[in-house]
Amino acid sequence: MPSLADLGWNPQRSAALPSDAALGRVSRVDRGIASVLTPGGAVRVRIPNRLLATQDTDQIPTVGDWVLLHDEEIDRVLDRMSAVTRKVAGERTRAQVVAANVDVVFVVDDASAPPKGRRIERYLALAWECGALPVVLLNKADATPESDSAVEHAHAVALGVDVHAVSARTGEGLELLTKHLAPGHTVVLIGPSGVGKSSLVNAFRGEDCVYTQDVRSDGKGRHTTSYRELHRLPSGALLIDTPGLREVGLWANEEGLERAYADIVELETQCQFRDCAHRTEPGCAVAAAIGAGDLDPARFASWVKLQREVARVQDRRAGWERARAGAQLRARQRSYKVARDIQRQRRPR
Ligand SMILES: Nc1nc2c(ncn2[C@@H]2O[C@H](COP(=O)(O)OP(=O)(O)OP(=O)(O)O)[C@@H](O)[C@H]2O)c(=O)[nH]1
Ligand SMILES: [Mg+2]
Ligand SMILES: [Zn+2]
Repeated sequence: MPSLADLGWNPQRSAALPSDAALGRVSRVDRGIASVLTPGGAVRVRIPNRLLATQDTDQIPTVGDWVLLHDEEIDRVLDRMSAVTRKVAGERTRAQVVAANVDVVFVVDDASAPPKGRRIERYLALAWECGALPVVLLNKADATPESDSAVEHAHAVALGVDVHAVSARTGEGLELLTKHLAPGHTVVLIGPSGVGKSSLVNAFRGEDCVYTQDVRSDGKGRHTTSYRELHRLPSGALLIDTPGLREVGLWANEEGLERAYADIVELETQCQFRDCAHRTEPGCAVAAAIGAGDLDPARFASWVKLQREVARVQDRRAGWERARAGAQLRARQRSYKVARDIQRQRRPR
């Protein structure tokens, strides 16, 4: 039977919890039912409607979450240390937490396919935003003599990030990843469909237990994996497999939010004060609409919360972009220095 530490629990978190709290870690979510790993074994529990129906993504259980159990139900989701979050495709902008409480994000791509522009960069941005360490894996290195140039290309967009050419098929390069797969560490695999995320899970587990499938002859992935799942590896690490994301939406887009809440944006223009916080200000059109029953207060609350989230993401993104610019500058300076050294060597004495 696993201990909480085996499931990735950080004992520093226990402080605020009652000693008899029934804790578990979500390994998989199916409609309304969650699989939860506990020191007593794996259990399947209900997710109550109040958690399913909420707009508050912090409360909706997702794979990797630590939860308190009560009466064979999830009682609540504990605060996340990190969360890979994306925008859900569709007309309404919603956030989806892809995986929670991860230490490392493996951004997987295909070394044997021609590099696809900014694809890695978009997944990397997702990884950076979540507060975990990103590592780029270029899989299927066995299938190409060109894996070096794939690594070079990835390095150019993934400054300051480790890039590894690996093969789930032959095991090439996997031994270099063991430092990330330490006991109790949680790693999530993200990347397009068909690049071999599930095959990597099987390779790390040392057995074929996750279903994988050939990529279609037109090169398009098949979206073989249809749910996210947390696996315990023989190394003691926890590895989360995800389906290839169809659209890597970023939360930094305020426009989508404004479209989704156009009614509130319109109301705000009618407030007496331009910087109205919609609390106790006189002439507040938002408060009036809520009072008149024209605006659902819960909808307004979720708008406020999402705006705050966007602001947070934008902050983090700005930080990331600064770091990236710095790394680019240093890389350029290094290459000047190399060029200068070469010239010096060549200069006739
Ligand atoms: N040559 C080679 N083929 C691989 C390797 N890893 C995976 N594949 C093949 O690539 C195809 C897709 O692998 P999957 O593991 O299902 O890909 P996935 O990323 O999980 O795809 P989704 O679940 O759709 O997101 C399968 O046919 C695998 O056999 C590898 O290292 N080398
Ligand atoms: Mg898969
Ligand atoms: Zn107002």
